[in-house]
Amino acid sequence: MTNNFPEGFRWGTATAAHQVEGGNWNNDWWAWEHAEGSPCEAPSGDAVDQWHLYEQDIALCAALGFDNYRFSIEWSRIEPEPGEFSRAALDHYRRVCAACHAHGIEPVVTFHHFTTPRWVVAEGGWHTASTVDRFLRFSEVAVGALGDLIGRACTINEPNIVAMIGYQMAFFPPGVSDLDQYRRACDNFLAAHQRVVPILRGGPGDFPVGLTLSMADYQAVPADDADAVSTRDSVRRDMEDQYLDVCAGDDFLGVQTYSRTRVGPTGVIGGEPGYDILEMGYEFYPEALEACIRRAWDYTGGSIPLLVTENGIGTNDDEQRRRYVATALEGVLSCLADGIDVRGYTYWSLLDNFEWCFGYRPRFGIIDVDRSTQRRIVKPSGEWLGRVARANALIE
Ligand code: GCO
Repeated sequence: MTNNFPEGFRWGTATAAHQVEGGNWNNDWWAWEHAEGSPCEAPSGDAVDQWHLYEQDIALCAALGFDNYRFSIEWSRIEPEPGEFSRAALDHYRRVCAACHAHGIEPVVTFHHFTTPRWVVAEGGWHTASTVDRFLRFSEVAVGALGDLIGRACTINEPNIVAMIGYQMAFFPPGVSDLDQYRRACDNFLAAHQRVVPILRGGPGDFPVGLTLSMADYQAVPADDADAVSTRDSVRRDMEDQYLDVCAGDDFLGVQTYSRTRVGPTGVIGGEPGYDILEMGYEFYPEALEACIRRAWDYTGGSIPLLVTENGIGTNDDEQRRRYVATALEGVLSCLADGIDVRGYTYWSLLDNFEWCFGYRPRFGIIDVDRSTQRRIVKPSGEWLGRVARANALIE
């Protein structure tokens, strides 16, 4: 099997507004971070001040050797109150897109990455159908202002995670455990994705549009146990299949994978003895990426090009990061060798950043940030992955 990726394979890194910008106070996550009894280890605060330092981060991304940068636009900044749109916020994101182009970087823009404006939540949130229309209106205004500069659009980041962790596990906002609200939130996210695709395609510019879906290598344990297989299939229907079903006709599917999930006869079980458990609570299991790419390809019948829009590891051991990514990329090469149409790989994340309820403890970045000075320090894994990107090959 070759170590070379196909001509035109895309190499990128990713962040999200709330995790890097700082001062993002007008959304449900800022409220969640400061709520009585919040599960968040730390508030996002200034994050890594990318609201002001985006130019240097994009320049670093380009200097390392990447050709695209995935970031999200913050709905609560663009529409701070119902129907009140901020030209200043839209102009800010135009400047971010323009900085990408100035550095030869394709801007990959995510329209919703976990955060929702406080006023939208106050008027119902994602388990309420009216939120879909509010998201569509925001998206239409945003694509109208930014579309001519967008290289690729991701509609909603990991709606399955927002629904599951927010409406069943109560660890994300709105912090409820209610099956009926969960089902309604899933239905609303599915509708929002399906209805926003034509809106993004209909705006200025001409760019691929797709969903970015959290996927895991769901493994039945024991593999030949009928109950375990049935339970695994049920979990996957909830967490993946219903989302894959609404991607038909999209321009790409973003596969976002970090590890595997083992499922026994009665539900999710823990890691396997002998496998390291990372700070995020899941196993060091880079092989999951190949499994998820293959499943997405098989499930969609090879009808939608795939893009790895998130893969990475939260670790203080940068050599472990390089090993993780190298193994994950071997899996991508294996998929490509079997004719699977994988268009690119995006490492999560460009920068160490606010990892939601885990605060700043898990370090996913290929660039370290000294948050007392906001100084960026490129890690050896970042230099290495940049060399891989420039070579378009899995090199040492
Ligand atoms: C997610 C989100 C990112 C995370 C990353 C590491 O997949 O949960 O897209 O915001 O920071 O995945 O957990």
